Amino acid sequence: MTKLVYILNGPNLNLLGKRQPDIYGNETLSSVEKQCRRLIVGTEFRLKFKQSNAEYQLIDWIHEARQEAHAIIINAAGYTHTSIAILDALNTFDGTVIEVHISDIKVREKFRHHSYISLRADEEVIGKGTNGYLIALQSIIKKSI
Ligand code: CA2
Repeated sequence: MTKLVYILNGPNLNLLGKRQPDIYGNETLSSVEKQCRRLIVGTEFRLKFKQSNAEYQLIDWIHEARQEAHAIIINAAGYTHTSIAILDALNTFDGTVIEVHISDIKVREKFRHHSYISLRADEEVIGKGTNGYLIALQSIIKKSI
């Protein structure tokens, strides 16, 4: 049986690698997806890698994940700091949840310091650049060995 991991990305992350490289680096989201897919080759894992600018869409994917996923890796981007609705959805998911942030939200503007997602996340990978997605995925793979 394969294990499915949802990797969910919130608003504006479609612009990754195209703007603000000083904060978010040069990798595009599609290159991050490729690296994640490379990491799972030869493992029992499968990925659904998704991005949306819409809160309801992220919530719908979390609901979908409830039916079929082993784990969720989520960078909720700006919704991290505002969305009780995404937190509520994650609280209905029984598997592992890992929160990822490319930048170190704890040393940026004060309004980024609080994360609703962290109230549910089993792990947080913060400030490791886009490598954070791979660290999160590696952690899920390790746990299942
Ligand atoms: O550091 C992160 O991963 C963030 O989740 C990124 C969010 C920000 O609101 C969070 O506080 C921290 C912003 C995503 C915007 O992504 C862009 C990437 C490149 C260019 C412009 C926006």
